[in-house]
Amino acid sequence: MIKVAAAPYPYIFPPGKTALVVIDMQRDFIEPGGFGAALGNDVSRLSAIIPTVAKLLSVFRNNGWPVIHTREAHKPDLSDCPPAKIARGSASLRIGQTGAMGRLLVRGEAGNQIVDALAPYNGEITIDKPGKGMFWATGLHETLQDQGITHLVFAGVTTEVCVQTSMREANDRGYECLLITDATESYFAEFKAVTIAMITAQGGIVGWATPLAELENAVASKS
Ligand code: TIU
Repeated sequence: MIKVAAAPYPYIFPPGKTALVVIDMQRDFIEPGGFGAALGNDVSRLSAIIPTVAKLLSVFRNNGWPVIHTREAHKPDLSDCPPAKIARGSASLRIGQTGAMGRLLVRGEAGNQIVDALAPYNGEITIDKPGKGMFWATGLHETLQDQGITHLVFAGVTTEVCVQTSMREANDRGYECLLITDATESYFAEFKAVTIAMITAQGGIVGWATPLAELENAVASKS
């Protein structure tokens, strides 16, 4: 077992039963001209975490631990996208419409790809999820159960939307969850801060949180 200094108290994880989940590090959210920008967000905040997420990926890859990538992605015919999701808000472009990087949030389009610096390696699981959470309509729980995964380490964007939703879904399914605080970002600094606070409040009601350096320290000093 590896013990990581974390809030609200140390996070202890079994190597081999612990997977890294990198949520939605896609051009659609991180680069200008994608879905995030169409919603009216300043997307420039998000790219700053790419080097930290890359270092976090290295920790897992160097140890041979499992890595899962997610994309928020719909089928080209949008049959997996509720009309309410398309209609919501006053976006300049809506899901399925064509922007600077292709059709927004549609599988296979340029904007729907994970940024090059964090591209999945062969053998790593990549799931296309139609919702904000990674368990809804993906079959991921069954895959994780088959692999004996009990603990999940989270990174990605955005902290309060797809990361938090996925972490809450995971918590309800019995996974012990750790959020790496400098490997996640929001379009809203205050939402990131309060999300970390609400996850770790009440004795870790959703899970734990810690910066990457604490995970690196713990892994470096193992056995
Ligand atoms: N809008 C926003 O903050 N996020 C999303 O729509 N999806 C994800 O967080 N991936």
